[in-house]
Amino acid sequence: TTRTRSRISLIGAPTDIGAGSRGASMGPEALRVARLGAALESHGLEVVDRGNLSGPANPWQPAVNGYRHLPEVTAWNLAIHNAVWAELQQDRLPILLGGDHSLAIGSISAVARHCRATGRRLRVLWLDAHADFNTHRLTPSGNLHGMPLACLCGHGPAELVRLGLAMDQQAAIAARCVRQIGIRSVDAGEKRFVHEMGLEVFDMRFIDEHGMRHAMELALATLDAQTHLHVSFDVDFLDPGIAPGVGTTVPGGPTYREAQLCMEMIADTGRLASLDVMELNPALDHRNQTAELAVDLIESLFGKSTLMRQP
Ligand code: B3U
Ligand code: MN
Ligand code: MN
Repeated sequence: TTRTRSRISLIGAPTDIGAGSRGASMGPEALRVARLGAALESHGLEVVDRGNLSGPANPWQPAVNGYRHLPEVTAWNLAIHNAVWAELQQDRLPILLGGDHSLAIGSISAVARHCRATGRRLRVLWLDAHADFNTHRLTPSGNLHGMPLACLCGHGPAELVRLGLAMDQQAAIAARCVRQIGIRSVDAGEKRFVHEMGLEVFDMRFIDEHGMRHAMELALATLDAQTHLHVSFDVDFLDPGIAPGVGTTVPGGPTYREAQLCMEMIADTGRLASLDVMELNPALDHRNQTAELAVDLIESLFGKSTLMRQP
């Protein structure tokens, strides 16, 4: 069995280009201030900070044909796709420091391309309060951070859907690769589309009834030695009581303990191969507490709390 890759690359994407509020552009720096790199190094991992990518400024315009800032979102995602692809090719584990969640199109399209090139299976865990499965017809806002998963599954504007795709491909990933955890805010049309596409969702209702442990057991079932596990961690997954520093808080999220268990169970698989940390908004945070919490949870994701168990 393979173990989680021990060489890590941090990639900053300082933009809020796809969000409905400003400030996620400061997320990468807040994670650095909370000492993400040193925390990972303290667990024996080799960490290189690649610095920040650059891209267009946020023009803060209304939606055009159902999308806000589509050309700018595309430019950022192209830069991210290339950066994440380069790290995976060097057998390193990329951590994308967002930035808003529209940028997961760039990272996950690169991960999917890497899996195709190396014959690996892909599993995407989408930790989020939201389903992020809107289309230009369904969206209430035009904000592309509400649409990345739909784009990755082939439903969205061609410039985003086709990022990194071969000619004969329709979508970067199949809906059956995805498991959503912690969902509790889904728009009406979006809800129908999630069902239609057959996404596997462990929403807060499921977690309340069956517990985080059972949800994660199911979400992590059927991984094998060839599985590349990608975690797309929207910080608004967490309950706003512990994580106020995000643009769209939704009450009733996972507690500190539930979130820790979620991360620890992922660590136990030894399959984590890439990660997004998205939507952290320092402008709305209190003394960087949400960034510090995110770092704490990321440490667990890399095996911090599993000292009592021998793999
Ligand atoms: N579903 C809403 C709100 C939203 C989605 N993702 C975030 N907010 N962060 C929308 O605008 O699509
Ligand atoms: Mn999201
Ligand atoms: Mn969200």
